[in-house]
Amino acid sequence: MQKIALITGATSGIGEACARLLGTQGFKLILCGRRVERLQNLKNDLETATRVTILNFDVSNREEVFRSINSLPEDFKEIDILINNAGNAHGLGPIHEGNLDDWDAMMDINVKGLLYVSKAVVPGMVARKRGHVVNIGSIAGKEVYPNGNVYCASKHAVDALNRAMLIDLNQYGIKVTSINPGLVETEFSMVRFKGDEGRAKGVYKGIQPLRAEDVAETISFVISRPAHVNLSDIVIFPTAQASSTVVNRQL
Ligand code: NDP
Ligand code: 8X3
Repeated sequence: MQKIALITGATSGIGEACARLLGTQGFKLILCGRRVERLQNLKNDLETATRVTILNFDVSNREEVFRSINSLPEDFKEIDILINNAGNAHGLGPIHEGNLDDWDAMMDINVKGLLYVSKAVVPGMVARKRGHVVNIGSIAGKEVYPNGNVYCASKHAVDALNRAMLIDLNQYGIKVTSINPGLVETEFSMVRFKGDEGRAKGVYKGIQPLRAEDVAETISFVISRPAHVNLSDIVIFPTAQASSTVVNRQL
């Protein structure tokens, strides 16, 4: 039987790459995001390969999360794989200069959004005694780097929640995995720097960063392991990167 995968943040970057890859690998897809036109275009692109349904909601709006996920058609309700990917950094600066709206956005989306979506999906996995939750963390969830403060805190929370889910869901046979990328060139830096293209491009200057597809391939590998194998925690860097702050730039 075809497995069903729900991907949050499917409108760009890692989530979109996952949708495109899993769509060719026999998964039925539930694609989520706020930008509905992108979701519709992606659905149109993928529909020749697999069955796709789209859900247009903001992960930080708990009513929207539950209303949307509860509205899934019967044949999309039994979700096998949840990819908690939606998230972003907002700003990069010292803690005393932090912008409160940026802080709220990061905690509301990266942490509470992940929790709301998990709460809407995971009880069904528990009832069925099967499923796989893939949480997209970050190297920022393993280390703290200068000016990363609240984004790092949000991803450390994802790291803690990943370990907590692994423990709490163990008795139900549910797999839990955290994927923690380093530098991936997506819309991430454009969002972090609020559309400043020069600053965004500077993040990847002098290196070959990961592509969203590199992370999607790793996720595809993780979710296709045999039933008795769970990869619980993966850090993925571009070769030029050794930590948040050690990056071998050829400038
Ligand atoms: P993108 O900016 O390209 O994608 C982010 C996705 O998240 C978009 O599809 C966006 O969709 C969605 N999203 C953001 N806010 C919300 C919201 N409030 N409600 C619903 N969806 C939302 O970045 P990436 O692909 O790089 O980021 C994906 C994940 O990977 C994030 O969790 C990020 O923290 C993590 N990550 C990224 C790294 C990188 O270097 N790029 C490295 C490590 C981790 P829409 O705007 O349509 O809602
Ligand atoms: C994104 C990677 O290094 O900008 O999570 O925090 S980093």
